[in-house]
Amino acid sequence: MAPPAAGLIPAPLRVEAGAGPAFVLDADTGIAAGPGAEQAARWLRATVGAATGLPLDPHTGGEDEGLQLRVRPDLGGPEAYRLTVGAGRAVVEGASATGLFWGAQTFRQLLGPEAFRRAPVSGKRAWHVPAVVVEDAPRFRWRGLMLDVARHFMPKDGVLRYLDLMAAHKLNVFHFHLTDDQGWRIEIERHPRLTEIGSWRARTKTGHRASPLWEEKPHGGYYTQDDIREIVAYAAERHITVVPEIDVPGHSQAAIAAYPELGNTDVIDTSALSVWDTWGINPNVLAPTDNTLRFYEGVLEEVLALFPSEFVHIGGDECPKEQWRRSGTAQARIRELGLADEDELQSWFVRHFDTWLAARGRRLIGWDEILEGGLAEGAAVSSWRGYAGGIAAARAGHDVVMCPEQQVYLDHRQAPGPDEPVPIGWVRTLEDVYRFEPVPAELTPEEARHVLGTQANLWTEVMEDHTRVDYQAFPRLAAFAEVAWSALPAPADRDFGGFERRMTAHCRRLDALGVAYRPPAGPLPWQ
Ligand code: TNX
Repeated sequence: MAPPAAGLIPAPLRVEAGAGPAFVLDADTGIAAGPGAEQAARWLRATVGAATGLPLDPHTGGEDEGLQLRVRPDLGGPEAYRLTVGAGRAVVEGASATGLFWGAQTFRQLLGPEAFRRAPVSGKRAWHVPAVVVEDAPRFRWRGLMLDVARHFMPKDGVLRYLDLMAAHKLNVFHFHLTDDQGWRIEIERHPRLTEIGSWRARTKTGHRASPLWEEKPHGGYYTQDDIREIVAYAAERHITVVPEIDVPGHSQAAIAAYPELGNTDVIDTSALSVWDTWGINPNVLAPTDNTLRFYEGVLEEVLALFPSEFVHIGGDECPKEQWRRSGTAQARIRELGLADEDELQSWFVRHFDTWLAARGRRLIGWDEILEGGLAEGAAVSSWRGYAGGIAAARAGHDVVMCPEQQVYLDHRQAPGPDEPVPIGWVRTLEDVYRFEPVPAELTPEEARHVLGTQANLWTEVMEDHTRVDYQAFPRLAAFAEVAWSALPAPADRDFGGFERRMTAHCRRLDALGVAYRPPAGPLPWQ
């Protein structure tokens, strides 16, 4: 017999049918929240309360009834939880408030897809959960999603919605790609032109390339520091860490458009630059001057005050060196520092911020190009151009987040058909994502300990609103979440058919949440 929780995504470590009748959630059900369980109780009231219309008041009866939420540090790893559902009561225990929160997420899945609505089902008064025991803990501690809000801005509301979607899939690191050539999206009080000028572009291409919707229109937007504080707090309430990314020294044209002195002024007339309205790799990179370093230290001071995360992402990717080769200022710097070439100059730039962040108790993470010219002492690496960068970094004792574009770039199309709405890159199917293995076989167990985890990346060149983002993200993000959380066998041995069957159940949840996922049969005409 299939276990009662067969539709759970991501798959838990252990699920066993419990004994006795189902647990009934109804108007009499209270929530007993022990010490450290207040957050999970608040979340359950807000979500399951809204979906069911039930009060879920604080429980006043004994321990053998109601919904019992408890922190039990002896349960296992920091994010472990156990869910015991039986006659009369449901007990969610977490090794920490975080583990408990993941247990509460599983409990909502067990209630059925209607528990994901934002308003009650009319006439439904009781909700049944079959007796079951779930024991669970994640495989990786970094289960990330990167969202690029620079190429297309996602208003605050959409970001908060994505944090909810992440939590529903037990993802816990939100990598917030806040700056790029095409837009600067975070208010920096001491440099107001970054958003006054850098957050808007006159033209952008949006829509389906094959349709008349493919048009050029102005685009922009940014988050105030208050918006950012709200996003960070909303994430923390869901046990998600927000890792901000401020991209240097490449992908910086929006900043140069706002403050032309940041660019290589002896090579081009940077005052003629505007926020970039094209996609690709941009030659207009930051000048390696003291002025640039001081400017970005100022930016990062404000960033650190807003984001408590241990890691701060400084980009470091795709920095063409052509302007540095032609710039007298850059060449003088190379000579003065005794460097061999422009790669080492980039490395010097990154090292500067590595030291600067370390002095403030933070850690630097960057894309795998930061390996070129020598990796800074404490730096961690986001391995995106395949596994090679991550392998080299782990062997050198650096921490790594595996996010190879070959498997987990969700901006790439998910089927080869001519109707796929988003024309970027290669085909990465749901099965490709499901068979992605974050820890390369080449690493010894000792080296593999440096793989903090994995991350799916959503670059938004061709996703102009959250409907498009949903379409690209789902269902693949559900497969990714299972790779990041669950103890899956080696890729070839993974039960993709079984995952697809659970995905059918999971799509009912996504329907209730209003996620515009790619339907299994292919895109709808308007997508
Ligand atoms: C490469 S991944 C980039 C991004 C693009 C993406 C498109 C990385 C560090 N750089 O700037 O948006 O490809 O797939």
